[in-house]
Amino acid sequence: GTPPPDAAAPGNLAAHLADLSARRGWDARPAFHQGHRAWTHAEVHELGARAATVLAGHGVRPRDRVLLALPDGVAWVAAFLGVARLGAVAVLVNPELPAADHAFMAQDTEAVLCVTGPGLEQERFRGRACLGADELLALAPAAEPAPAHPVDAHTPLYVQYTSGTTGHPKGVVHTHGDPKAYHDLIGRRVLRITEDDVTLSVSKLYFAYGFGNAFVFPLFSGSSAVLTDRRPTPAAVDELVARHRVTLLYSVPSAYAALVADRGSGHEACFASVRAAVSAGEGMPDGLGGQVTELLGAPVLEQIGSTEAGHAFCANGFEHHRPGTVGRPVPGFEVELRDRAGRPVPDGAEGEMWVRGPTVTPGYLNRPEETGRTLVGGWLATRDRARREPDGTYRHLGRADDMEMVGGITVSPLEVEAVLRTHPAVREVAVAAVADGRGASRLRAFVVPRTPVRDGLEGELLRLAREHLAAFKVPRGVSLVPSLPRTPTGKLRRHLVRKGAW
Ligand code: 3SK
Repeated sequence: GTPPPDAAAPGNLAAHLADLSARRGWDARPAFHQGHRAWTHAEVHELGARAATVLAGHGVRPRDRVLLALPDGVAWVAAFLGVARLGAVAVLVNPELPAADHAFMAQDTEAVLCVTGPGLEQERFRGRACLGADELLALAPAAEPAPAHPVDAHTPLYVQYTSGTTGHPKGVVHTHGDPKAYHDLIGRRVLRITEDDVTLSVSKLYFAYGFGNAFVFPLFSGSSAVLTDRRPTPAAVDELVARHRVTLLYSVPSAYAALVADRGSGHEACFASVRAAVSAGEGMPDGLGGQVTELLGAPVLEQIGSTEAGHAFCANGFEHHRPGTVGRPVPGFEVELRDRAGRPVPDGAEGEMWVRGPTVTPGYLNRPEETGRTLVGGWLATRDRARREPDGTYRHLGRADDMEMVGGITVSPLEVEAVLRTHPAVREVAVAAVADGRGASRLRAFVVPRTPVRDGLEGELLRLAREHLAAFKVPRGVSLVPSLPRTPTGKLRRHLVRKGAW
């Protein structure tokens, strides 16, 4: 069954969550596991309230922006809850970004303070005040808990940067009311998360998918999440799932492909505790969902979301699960398919997904023109292409800017990739039109091979393409590469593939 809803109005998120934990009797239950230590719900709310006092001591006031460049861990949680409690706005950034990106984000948000993880030199934040996460964790326990600043559901709470797949970072604003809606609509109704669940999200907390999965859902459901500052290699996933008896695994297709490729290394038995796997970020290549289900012994529920929508807007659930699709609109969301000119397409036709729902961003920071192009009449242009199936599920067909132009003809790289991916030695593949030495655009396939790499693979792939594709869709060449350029949710950065270098 679906766990009961929380009827209280959210107000200040940090205060609401602490109150919810006390009302529901979760205080002594684990909320986060990090290394060999577990932190209870009461402990993290207490730490957050005390971290707020430390942050206020560093000059943070309501509505100020505080940049968090921290690896996943309890310091991240305490800093976020502290910022929320003060009515300030947390700017969630990938701690591994190059210095120039951090400098841009600190400037774009006019952050009054940057809370930084290990190894991040202060200069990269362009002279803004900085506080090390270690210092925050050391000072917080001795500080008094700060009172919660009164806010309403529409008060800005956090900013996440999206470079989408095009490379231009834009700050996306979300409000104090949004996390409760993510949980009510997705965590509770779609995924039926209960107090007994244990989450592992391969996507990190600074990113929309990871933030919902591993911060919002556990704190709104009384369950727990495993946090790690490590990169989630297949071996790390395997070890963490086994050690913490993870029940919900959230990942992205490329990481699931790596997990499947690791098969045979004796890890299979460790997945017995997993009741469901969730996949987002990109479409599951044909056949991968079945392989993951077999490996985990659990369904793989595909969904699609965006930083602008806050979390998922279409999802598969336990009642209605259709592999190969991203499911139906999440309750509370509407999806409309439109053509390039913004007109609704006929039933069964392909179109771009426009989305309306309760957690769609009010807009981008400092970018009124881009906000105006993306949010039109209350609808969000996602630029994802899809087709609606007769049962109301959506089949994702790639991004609107995925098409390649070669010799004046439009080619869908996804069609070529699907053919090449049927070769057993291919782990991942991306196809793009790349300029040759003379400036002409030629299709090229970039292939991450399974190891050991077999001789003559490039030739085999070209023969396979010639057998199954029209001549103009056959790549002119194949490059074997160790990895593909992806966003943190695993979306392919096609603009980098097109440059042929990353
Ligand atoms: O990238 C996605 O598809 C996604 C899915 C769920 C939540 C958030 C995001 C960005």
